[in-house]
Amino acid sequence: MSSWKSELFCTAFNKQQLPPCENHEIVFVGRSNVGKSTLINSLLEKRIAKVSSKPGKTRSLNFYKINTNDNVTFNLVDIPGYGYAARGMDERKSWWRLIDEYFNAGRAISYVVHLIDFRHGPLAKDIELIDWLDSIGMPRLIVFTKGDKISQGRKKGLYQQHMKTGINSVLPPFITSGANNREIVSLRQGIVDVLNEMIKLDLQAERKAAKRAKK
Ligand SMILES: Nc1nc2c(ncn2[C@@H]2O[C@H](COP(=O)(O)OP(=O)(O)O)[C@@H](O)[C@H]2O)c(=O)[nH]1
Ligand SMILES: [Mg+2]
Repeated sequence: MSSWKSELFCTAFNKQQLPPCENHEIVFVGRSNVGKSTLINSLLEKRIAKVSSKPGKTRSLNFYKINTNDNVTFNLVDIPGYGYAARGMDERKSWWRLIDEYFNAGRAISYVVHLIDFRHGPLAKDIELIDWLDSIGMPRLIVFTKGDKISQGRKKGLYQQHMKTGINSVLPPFITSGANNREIVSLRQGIVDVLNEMIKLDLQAERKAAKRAKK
């Protein structure tokens, strides 16, 4: 039993439409077509995020309220895929504007789950995003997708090769393959473990700050 209860409660196309922030948020990011919708559907056990073989045109932030079976509540935030080459400068700019506004709206963003295609490892667009997340001090959990496209014998070597590129992840990166249930169950656990750890660190930092303020 490791299912989550989930509910899509807000779709926001701009800053004005962002919902009030009542829970910690975990943000899912990745290049268009990386398998983000597929993974979210597997995590939530619903066909709720639209899966398409063509890079999508979704420009909205989708907010799912999640309740785990340990009674932890958080928002899973699905942001639009980035970096589809055929898109022009204007779309790139509006993508960055939306992302920048969301991340700078003073919300309780706990960390980012960054999806990377296991076949390729981090590509230029991934590195651009990583650099930006570093610049705002946002921790990340790396999840490789499409692991099933690589033969079992090559998996370990390729994983090590990707790790040598200097991947920074709060837990060793997960490898997922579409709807492989075993992988999804451990990813769900990993996501909640990292959230709990982040909340603990936040509380410690708050206590320290309160102590300093008293002195
Ligand atoms: N083989 C394989 N195909 C996948 C996997 N995840 C997604 N896909 C396929 O990749 C395409 C894009 O998936 P989608 O979830 O819509 O990607 P998104 O654009 O990142 O949301 C679809 O054709 C999916 O069926 C995976 O783990 N393994
Ligand atoms: Mg999608």
